Amino acid sequence: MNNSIEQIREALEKAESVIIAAHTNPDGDAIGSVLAFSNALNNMGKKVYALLEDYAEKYNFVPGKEFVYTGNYDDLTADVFLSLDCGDTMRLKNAEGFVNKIYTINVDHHVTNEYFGNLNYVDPDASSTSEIVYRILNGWYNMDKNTAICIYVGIVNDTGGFRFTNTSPATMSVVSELMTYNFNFSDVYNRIYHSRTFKEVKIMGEALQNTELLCDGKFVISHVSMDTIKKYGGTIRDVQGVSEYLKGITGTEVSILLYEKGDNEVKGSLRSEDSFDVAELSQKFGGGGHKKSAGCTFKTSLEEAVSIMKNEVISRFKKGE
Ligand SMILES: [Mn+2]
Repeated sequence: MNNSIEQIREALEKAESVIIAAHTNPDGDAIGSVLAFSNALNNMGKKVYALLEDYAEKYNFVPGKEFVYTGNYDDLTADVFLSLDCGDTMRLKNAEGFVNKIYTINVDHHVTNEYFGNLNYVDPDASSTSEIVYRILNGWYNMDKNTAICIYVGIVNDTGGFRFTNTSPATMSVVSELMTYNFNFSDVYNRIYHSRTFKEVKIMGEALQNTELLCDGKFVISHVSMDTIKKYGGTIRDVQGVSEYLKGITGTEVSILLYEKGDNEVKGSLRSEDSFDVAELSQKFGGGGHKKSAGCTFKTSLEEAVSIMKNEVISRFKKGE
């Protein structure tokens, strides 16, 4: 059950210090929502600790990076722990220990959210957590340009640049409000979608080489090894653009990218069209996410993970025939 926005505002109002965290391997919505709240709560005179793992360089422009706490988590405490864009406590990774040790507010849009907070506000119909952050701040906080940019980043990220069907009239009316804060929205959009480093392009090239088309062209799968990522001096953050690209292959209903994160640790990035539920598929392997975009982790070799995924998806298509 959701608590009300009013209850969340009251809890934040009372707090003098707030730890704000999002999921591991943060994307634009995690970064945008955490930094939006960091800017806003700081302007309200509160002490803010933003917990974000290292993120892709292209997001360095998002205002509020100075709120990112780089000290030891063991030494850290605050009045409230605010979890954003995170469906379960495990995905909070190093910040998981704060949950319910400190009064916890959980704000999210993942359909798989486990309502782990003392206060919870989850809306799977929202385009992004950043869109919900706008709802909470609007009418309570006097919006400013930096906070507006952060929210815009999150929405642009999770809607695929207003292309995905999670883009609602409500989303666009938030965006139209944000645009009145006079920032260069065209530049922000380009930084997110049309800029990439040379190593990202090289890694993508290898991923595209590894692409296989299965199930009469409905299923595309690819993989990237740690050796490949290292060969170009990259990190797993440089693999992120690949899944979207795979999804664009004509006729595919589900696309899966598997990439090696460490020894016997393989990340799966799953994308699909309406006809295929990847949230449910990822949950089978202990992951989670949205119907059309989800993720999971395998504690196996890359080869094994590829074979497990292939078998699973192929058998699902067979059943559906
Ligand atoms: Mn999100």
